[in-house]
Amino acid sequence: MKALIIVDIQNDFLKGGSLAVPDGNAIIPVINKILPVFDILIYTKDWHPANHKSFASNHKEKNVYDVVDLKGISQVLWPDHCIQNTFGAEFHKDLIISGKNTYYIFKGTDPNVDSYSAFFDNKKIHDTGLNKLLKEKNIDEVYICGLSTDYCVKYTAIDAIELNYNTYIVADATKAVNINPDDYEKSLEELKNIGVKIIFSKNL
Ligand code: VGL
Ligand code: ZN
Repeated sequence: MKALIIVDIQNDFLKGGSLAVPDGNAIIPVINKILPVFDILIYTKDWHPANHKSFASNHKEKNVYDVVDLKGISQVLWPDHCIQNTFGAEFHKDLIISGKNTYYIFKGTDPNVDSYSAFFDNKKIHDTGLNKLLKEKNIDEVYICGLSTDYCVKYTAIDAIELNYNTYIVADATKAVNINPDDYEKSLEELKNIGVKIIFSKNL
């Protein structure tokens, strides 16, 4: 059985948002087109409290994109984004949310630790329940798309491999933040090296 994990298609990561991924909107129609191929759909939301430690605004004398140490974990500081119950945290209006076999995963709710992966936070303390859900639904193939290739998509794929899922990235259904211009390519290369398969929507 196949699941599609649709990562963080939220207003703040799209055009006009506080952490807009370059050309992020281009993947929405691609995602909409592939939805019918899957047995179950998992929509994730980055879902931060306003005092989240991944926000530069919650650190003294730090700028956006500075890197700090958060209790032993290296943390990029982001603009405020995806604050719970705000417009920026809502799914983009063009994303199709189909009703059946659809589940939602919220991550990044603990103010003290970021959570790029849809499975666990960056310290692997909090489990979102996604693994249990996939097991209950007899999922053995996990396909991942959405935002962003270099953060939440990447770390979700790393955990999926560690949890022994047959793991795919839909390359034309994901875009990168690209703090460095080649982070998209680097991320896919890194994922390929650990056993993630890179595919294109036309081959689904
Ligand atoms: C993400 C940066 C901060 C993502 C989330 O969805 O990739 N990136 N929070
Ligand atoms: Zn975030």
